[in-house]
Amino acid sequence: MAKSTNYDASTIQVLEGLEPVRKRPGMYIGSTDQKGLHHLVTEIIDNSVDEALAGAASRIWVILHQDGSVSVQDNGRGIPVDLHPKAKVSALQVTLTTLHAGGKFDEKAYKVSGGLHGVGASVVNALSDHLRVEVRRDGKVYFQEHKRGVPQAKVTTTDKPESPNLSQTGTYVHFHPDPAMFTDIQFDPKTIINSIRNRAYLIAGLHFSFTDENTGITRQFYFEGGIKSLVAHTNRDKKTLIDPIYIKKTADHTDIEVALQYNDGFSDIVQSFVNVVETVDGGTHVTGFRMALTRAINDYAKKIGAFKNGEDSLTGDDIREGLTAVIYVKIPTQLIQFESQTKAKLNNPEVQGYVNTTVKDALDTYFEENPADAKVILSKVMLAARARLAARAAKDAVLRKGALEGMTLPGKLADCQSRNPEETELFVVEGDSAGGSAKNGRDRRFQAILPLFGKVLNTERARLDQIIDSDKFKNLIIAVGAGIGDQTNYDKLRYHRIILMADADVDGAHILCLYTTFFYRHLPEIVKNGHLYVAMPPLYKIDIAKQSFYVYSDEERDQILAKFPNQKFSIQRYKGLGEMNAEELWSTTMNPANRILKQLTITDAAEADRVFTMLMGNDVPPRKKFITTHAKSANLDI
Ligand code: 0RA
Repeated sequence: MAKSTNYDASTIQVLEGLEPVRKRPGMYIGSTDQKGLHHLVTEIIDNSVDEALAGAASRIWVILHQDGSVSVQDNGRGIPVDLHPKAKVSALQVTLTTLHAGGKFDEKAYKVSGGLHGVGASVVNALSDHLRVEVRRDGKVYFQEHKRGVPQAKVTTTDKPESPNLSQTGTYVHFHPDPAMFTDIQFDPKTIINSIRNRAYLIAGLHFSFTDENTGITRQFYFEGGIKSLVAHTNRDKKTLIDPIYIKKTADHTDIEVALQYNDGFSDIVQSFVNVVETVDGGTHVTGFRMALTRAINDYAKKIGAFKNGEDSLTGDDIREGLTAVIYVKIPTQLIQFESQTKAKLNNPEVQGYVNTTVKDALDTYFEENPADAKVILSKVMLAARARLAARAAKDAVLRKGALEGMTLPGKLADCQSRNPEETELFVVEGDSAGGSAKNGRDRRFQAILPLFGKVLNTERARLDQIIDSDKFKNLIIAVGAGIGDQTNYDKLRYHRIILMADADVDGAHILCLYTTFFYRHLPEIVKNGHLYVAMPPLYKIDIAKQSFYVYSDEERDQILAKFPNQKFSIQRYKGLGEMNAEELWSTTMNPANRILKQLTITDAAEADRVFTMLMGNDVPPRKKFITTHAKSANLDI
């Protein structure tokens, strides 16, 4: 395109206006890495989201193009294109070339903006080597092109629009990030989809479409129920006790929306958002919510005389069991206070009071009008309270008896010689003969063996006193050394590698799952810190030409057989660890020089929790679906 920039006084002023953005991009978008790069997309999407929040747009289309550019189109009113009285150029051009121009057209004194930084389209423009904007208004399509924030011509109309959707009005922004401004300009479709999905849940009725032109796949995101749908989605594999409760109110300048639902599980999942940003560390809005929920349930319990002998209140922990909730507040951007740079925790003190009062009032009314739901919730949380009291009493009793306190190592444990946890390993071995082979085959200097036989308690639904009562877990807890419950002290961990060793069959997989659940639920730091492993015994032994090969997968078996096609061979399939003698078990599965260990990691605690609940919980259909889906690609990493 020919350079036809009109360098009149106002344009030059505008250009100087964007210079600081290119000089110090990090100041405007946080960073110039992948995170900052994706900020450009959310910034543009959020401008359209703002139009939807104003009730003027119902659809947003996002396209990731093959040349690495992104376009966002909405069916809102369209950015005004008339002459801006002061700047003497189109208001559209002012929006794209002036910092913080967006709010100037706005009548409202306070503006709830999607964008956290609220920097506006001009920052994206400044950091793009090419940007095209199209506005559909008054039956016409206006457009303008920019390079590095510099308009290439005045705003004018076109009869060959590039924007693909034929809405009567709306805005289309198509930009390519400037490689000189970022460490990497490759967009990740997953990151974009996540931002879109969150926004779709938060704004009920807003329809998003995302197309990745690299794959040709288009996905739609639309949730009529807003955060109510999000709560239902989070609970999709759980047995729920009530329909989601939905609360909405505006207090002062703060819009409050809360959705909550109880399931029959034991953990709680509370997600919170400020404008469209997830506050992963919660903050005053979440505190206000928890206070209100605890008080409302306690007040209701008192009112109907539910507290009997000795019980007089439910704690915050009790009301948490089985709770799924979303707390969503909208606050004018200029009033938001975050605790830290990461913006993960809301700090506005007044919001705690607003949310507390709003939720308390709404729940009082809800319980009054829906006594059946109120009673279901009450019996769930009272059960939690009784379990808490029973567990404490039982644990006190168990601890008094010295079950864990004496810390006498279990007789079954064949301990190692080293006392340095950094070099020692504990093999938790399933099966009688396997335990014997492991004891004889190990390197006793650093390898300890704890044989445990048969199925164990499912600890996903077990209380601490039941766990301590089970011999197998008691032995395991003492051998591991880090204690349990509020007695946990990870500094006392006796081995930095805890290796689960079970047969490579369905029973073995079930046992691994039970032990993994135990660690995940009750000693999670052991998993988080990478101390938990699964041993991978070989599947086959192949003898060819006086050589023996231990083989760990079907592919490996086929490769070896293909390499020696003409020779006689014999192949043995190991059905269980017990079929190997001590020497074989050592050389194939325990010897650090040849063995394969799978380290269990928690990459996504929420997802892991969902899978655990599904695999270990009471509800059968989702478990069956999961197992049939994943049976072929079974991967023990959580
Ligand atoms: C200022 C005023 C009006 C609309 C907008 C800005 C607007 C901005 C963006 C950014 C992306 N999509 C957008 N859609 C609209 C109101 C214009 C009127 O009243 O006609």
